[in-house]
Amino acid sequence: MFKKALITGINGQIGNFLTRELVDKVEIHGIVRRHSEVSSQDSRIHDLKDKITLHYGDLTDKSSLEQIIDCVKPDYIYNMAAMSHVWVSNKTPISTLEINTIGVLNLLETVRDIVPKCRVLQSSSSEMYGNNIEENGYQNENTRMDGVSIYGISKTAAYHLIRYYRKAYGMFCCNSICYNNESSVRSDNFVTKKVVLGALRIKAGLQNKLFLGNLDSSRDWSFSGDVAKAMILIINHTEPDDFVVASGETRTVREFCDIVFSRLGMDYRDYVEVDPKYYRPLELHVLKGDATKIKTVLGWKPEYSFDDLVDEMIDGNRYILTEMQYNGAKLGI
Ligand code: F7E
Repeated sequence: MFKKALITGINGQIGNFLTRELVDKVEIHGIVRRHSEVSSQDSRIHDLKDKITLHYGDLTDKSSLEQIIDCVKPDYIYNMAAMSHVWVSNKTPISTLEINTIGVLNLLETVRDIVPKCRVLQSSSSEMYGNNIEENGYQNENTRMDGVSIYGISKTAAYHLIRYYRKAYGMFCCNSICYNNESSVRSDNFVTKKVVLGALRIKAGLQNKLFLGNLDSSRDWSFSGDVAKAMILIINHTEPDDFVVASGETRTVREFCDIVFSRLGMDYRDYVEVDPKYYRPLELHVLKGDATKIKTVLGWKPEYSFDDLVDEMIDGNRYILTEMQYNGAKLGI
């Protein structure tokens, strides 16, 4: 009989890749939050709807978790639900902590009550480290945490809750410490997708300028599908543990702009302008993760290079150019 996996945030970017990876291997249940625009609830996974079961729920509503977990009795829970936008977290600090921290506590308490043997994987974040780096320039599983955003602080508390339930109650709770992970289905307001969409729209003549915030911050970007595969390895490991999941390469936002605009035959300096409204109260300057542990212990190896990632993001959104041609043809221009 198939084992059962419950994915919170199933319609998010990683929820989407996890579902595609697991759909023929386990029985998949997903939690979605109610949206007034119904199509927004399952837009990324709509094509898989016949193969999975979706439930309405919310991490901040423990009664919904109790009903779902009691009904499904999952063997695995992947907690992908979060308020995941760092800039927004500083605007909505209270709800960010309610979702990202209290929500995890609600989940852990429910699992402890109903399915204490269920394995739980928490999507933790490199934002937890803040600006701390080791002498070699990387962050690893032992780097001191000191978040510089409400989001980072909310994720740090949740990370410790996962470890606490593991140690105090012997539950199988693990953390994947994820660095920035991207794809063509990334939400439009994260910087990589914003740059790709902006460059394509400029190329198509649909916009003239792209306004961004800090161009000098540096991020460790991976393909989200590779990160989903890492999570599956972590939750299936013989023992619960915490692992950094990163590419080990870092590039500035400026370099990312340069690469994307160049691929489309343009110079980003002609189009990108800085708008301070996108700055954050505190900036996290450089992220570069050391993924030695997951590579050594679990044999994880990312399939996408940085160049592959950029290609996937541009190719997955190229419809913007053809739509323009199509609309242009209709208008006779
Ligand atoms: O920003 C800078 C911004 O919003 C990246 C989430 O998945 O990764 C992500 O968090 C960098 C920052 O991602 C704009 O200041 C410049 O330095 O794409 P982002 P993030 O904040 O690093 C971590 C690991 C997570 O866990 C999070 O959930 O780009 N930047 N100009 C900009 N960022 C945005 N969003 N928009 C701009 O216009």
